[in-house]
This record gives sequence, C-alpha cells and structure tokens, in this order.
Amino acid sequence: MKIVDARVIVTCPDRNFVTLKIITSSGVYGVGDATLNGRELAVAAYLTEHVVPALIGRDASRIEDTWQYLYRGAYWRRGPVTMSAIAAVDTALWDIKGKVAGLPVYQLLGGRSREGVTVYGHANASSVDDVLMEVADYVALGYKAVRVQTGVPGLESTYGVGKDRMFYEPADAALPTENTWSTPHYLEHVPTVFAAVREEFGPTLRLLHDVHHRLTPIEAARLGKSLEPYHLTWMEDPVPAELQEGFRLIRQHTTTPIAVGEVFNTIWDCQQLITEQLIDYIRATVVHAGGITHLRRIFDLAALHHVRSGSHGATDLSPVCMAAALHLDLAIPNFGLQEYMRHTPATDAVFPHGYHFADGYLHPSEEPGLGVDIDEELAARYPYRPASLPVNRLQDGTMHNW
Ligand code: KDG
Ligand code: MG
Repeated sequence: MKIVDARVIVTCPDRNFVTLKIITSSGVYGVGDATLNGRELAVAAYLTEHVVPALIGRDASRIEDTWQYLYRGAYWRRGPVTMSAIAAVDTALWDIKGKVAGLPVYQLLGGRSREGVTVYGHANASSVDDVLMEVADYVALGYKAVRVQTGVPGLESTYGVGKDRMFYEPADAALPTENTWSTPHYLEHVPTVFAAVREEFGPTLRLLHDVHHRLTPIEAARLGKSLEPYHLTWMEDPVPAELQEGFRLIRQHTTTPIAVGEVFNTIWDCQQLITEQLIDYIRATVVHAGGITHLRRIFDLAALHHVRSGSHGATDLSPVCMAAALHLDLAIPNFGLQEYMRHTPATDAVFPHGYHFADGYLHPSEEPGLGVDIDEELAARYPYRPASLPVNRLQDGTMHNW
C-alpha cells in the first residue's frame, strides 16, 4: 500500500487550521493536524515543499521508519515547524493503519487502560465573581477539573482571559496585540481567587491554573507556596522552560504540582525535567511533539519517573489532534488529565468527528482509525486569515521575557 498523494489543506472556520491528508494506492486515506498557532503557513510550506514530495511512493504501513526518515533525514532536527510537519504525517499514517486493521487507533496502542479520558475545562473571566459563575457552569456540565484564570486588578487585559463566556481564543489580530504585565499585582491576586473558588466549591473539585511562563523561578516558588492551602492539581508553565534546571529552584520551595510542556517539540525538551522529577505533568501534545509515535516515547519516559500526561488541548489544536490525543490518553498507563477547549460549531462542521463528551470524560470514536475527517469542500469556504498571539510588556514598557 503506497502513498500516492498528500494534500495540505489550510482553512479558517473561526480560526486557522492546517491539515495533511495522505491518500494511498488502496484508496484508504488518513488525516493529521499540522497547525502551529500564528505560524500556520510556515508548516504548510514545509510540508508542501519538502515533505510531500518525499512521501509519494513510500509504504504507508511503515510508521516508525517514516518518522525516523523525516526526523533524521532533514539534518535540521527538532523545532516547532519541523516537528508539527512530522506529527501530521505520523498522525495520518496511524489513521490509515487503524482503518486498514478495522480497529480504533487506541486498540493498536495496546487497548484501553481506562473507561474515559478525564478532561478539564476553562473558567476565565475578568472578575472573581464572574469566574465563580463560570466554574459553576462547568461543574453543572459534569466537569471534574477546571482551570481558573481571572483578570488582575490594576491591569487592563490579561492573556488567557477570553472575552467570550465559556470560550477562549488567544490569537486575536493579524499582528500581535500588546498586554501589560505586573508580577507584584498578579502574585497578590491569584491566591485570593483560589480562596474564593475553594470556599464556594469545596475540597474535591480539581483546580488548575496557568501562569503562561510569566515568572522567574523564585517568583513561581512564592506563588506555589501561596497556593498550597488550595491544593491545586497543577500550576502550569510557571517559568519559560528553556532552562530545565530552573525548575529545581521551584521544587525546593513548594509542594504545588507543576505542569509544563505545551510548547515542547521533542523528548529532549523535557529529558531533564522528567528524569530529575522536576515536574508532575508533561503537557506535550500530538501535533507539536512529533505525532503519536514520538509523544508515546515521551510518555513512556515520563512513566518511569512518576510523571503523568496532561496534554495541551486548546482550540488551536484541531479536532484531528484531539482525536489522536484521546486514543493515546486512553491507552497509556500514566495518563493524568487532558485539556479540552470546545471548538466552535464551524470548526466542528469542517472536522466531523466521533469523539464525545459525557459527564467529565471524553470518549474517542470506536470507528476504525482516528474517527475524524475533514470536509474539504466546506473547508475551502473558509480562507486563511492571519492571526497572531499577543505579546506582554511590563508597565515601564520593557518586553516581557515570556
Ligand atoms: O497557541 C497557544 C495557546 O494554545 C495557549 O496559549 C493556550 O496556554 C494555553 C493552554 O494552556 O491552553
Ligand atoms: Mg498553557
């Protein structure tokens, strides 16, 4: 079964997505997500110009060999553009393998390790009162875990706090908008938010918070300590993670669990974090970390060191990525939590899928393969629109290091 064609589909049903569709000589096809938020066309060009020509004529059943061929063969290894492109190929090949075998992909990965995939939802609002109402909405929908973000008094806008109720889309303008940041304001405010949420919802609801890489290690240590009474499931991205040993400092000071990795591309980005047990959850995901094949390798390393999975699942990861993530989440032994930001109806229509939410859990499709598709005709009606993630400046105008 040879690869006879591969198409790169760029579409914007409320936000941009890049999808690779690989077609085989038997007519079976597979899909893979290649979306890199704010840099979509770089991956589309990498696929079209460099990867697709090398795929034609290859045996579609050789998933591992194709991964190694694209990774080693590029000479220029790693990086978000390369690894998102490889991820798309890998995901599409797993989809094809499942369809040919007549099995959902999780069966090929070893079968079910749990009944459903526990997901967390996103409560975000500018004020504490409003965020309490959002948390209540998620609890009413059956969510067992909720991430809580609020505006910070004294700051006009804060990244991660959306304008829409129950939705959140950070890429908001063709060129980056600018937010203002103040660490002292933030560190004073966040513990008061979690005090209010615990007071209202009691001790057992799982709570999470995303710091979006805005602190230094010692500031993050202070935040972690101040949040200990509210026993969070995790404090996410406390610092930028290029310096893996920086996490030692946070660890020395606080028992608040740490999650990191949504911007990671390979196992080398988290090797030290995992092997030194500096984190509790690894947030790498299928689309940005080289597909199912490589993410499973990361999760296996994590399993040896008491680190659980906590994959990124924001709206810029397409339903194709979400479907792939759910198959992996269901199969691995060290699953922790899966992020789930619901897509808009337009996105759902372009990517028909069989996964579904029930009572706090997502369940992958039982169809052969990933159980997700792309409606190419509908996709063509939504042309690409440039959109960037915002940047942060301190109150004196300094570019923030995040
Ligand atoms: O593309 C960036 C977003 O996906 C990211 O900002 C969302 O931090 C995020 C999260 O945890 O979902
Ligand atoms: Mg995050």
